[in-house]
Amino acid sequence: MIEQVPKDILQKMYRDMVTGRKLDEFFLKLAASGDSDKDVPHRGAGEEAVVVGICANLRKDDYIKVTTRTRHCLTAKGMSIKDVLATKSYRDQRGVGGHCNYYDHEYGIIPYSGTLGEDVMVATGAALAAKLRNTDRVAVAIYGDASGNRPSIHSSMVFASAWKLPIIFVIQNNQYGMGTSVRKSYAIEDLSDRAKGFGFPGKTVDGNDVLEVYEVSKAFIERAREGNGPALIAAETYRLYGHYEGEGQKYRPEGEAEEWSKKDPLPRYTKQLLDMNVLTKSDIEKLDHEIEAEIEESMNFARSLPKWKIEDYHKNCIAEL
Ligand SMILES: Cc1ncc(C[n+]2csc(CCOP(=O)(O)OP(=O)(O)O)c2C)c(N)n1
Ligand SMILES: [Mg+2]
Repeated sequence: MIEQVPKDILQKMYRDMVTGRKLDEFFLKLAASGDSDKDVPHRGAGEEAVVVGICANLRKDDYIKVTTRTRHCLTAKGMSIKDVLATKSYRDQRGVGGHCNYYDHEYGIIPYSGTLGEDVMVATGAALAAKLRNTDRVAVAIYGDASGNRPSIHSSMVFASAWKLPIIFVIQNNQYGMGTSVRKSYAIEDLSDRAKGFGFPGKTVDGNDVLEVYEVSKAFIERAREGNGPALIAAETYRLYGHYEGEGQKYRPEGEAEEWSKKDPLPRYTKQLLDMNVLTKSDIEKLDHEIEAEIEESMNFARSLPKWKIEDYHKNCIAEL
């Protein structure tokens, strides 16, 4: 499979995963340093392969509805680190960022709603607009396993199916919604089975295998772009950290997180690329330094900017899809 993926895509996905991981670690350090007055990190480290594999199949003008745990989507969708930390999404909070408020209409990023699931209706509206305007743009709506039980998502599916809208629904199943196991909130084993009732295809993938996510989302995105309607992907992954940083996590069975950490998508993909000679160890070190330097430079720039006034929010935050 890896042999059939163009080398530039393999490299892009690696860069996006490393960038996501480093930004996640950076936000954690920032919060711990007391330099963040708004953000409690909802870490997404270990879950990057889902969004990264999907974004490798999206164009800049396609839409993606993110979640609090998928910040890495911003760079995977094409934004620079400087855009993310200083000039665009986090601009108002000088790099600190609240956990709900990133968006960017130039890159088709639809923000996350604090009322889980409602944002999927917005993504469905974007898919409707793409269709009514006779474009071949596609929308992707990522949401967590717990969010996946909200009625607003099911209403979106009914509508998207009847109207054959170009939207891919993606359940990022990291096994927990806060402290509740997915096994307690679903009566089905295979989450993609839900697609059957709505009349569109669904598939469950190993969400820690970026190549599998890439391949399955490619087929569904192409299908949607050609006018054949929605699909559902259930991406199996694991929330390696607490719902938010500092949470007790007493609900996890002993040893579970350790088992899943062995399936961390980043070392797994790194090994595949090294084995295939797509990357060398020195490429990896070079990229690490490059991304770290870009984060630092962008953050210093962000700190040099004045904070937004209330009028700036009005001017800059009204998104036009
Ligand atoms: C409608 C609604 N109900 C409850 C909450 C409180 N809440 C915030 S995050 C969360 C869990 C989300 O779990 P999941 O969708 O699996 O995403 P994850 O945090 O695992 O990425 C809950 C219940 C909310 N924000 N909105
Ligand atoms: Mg979850």
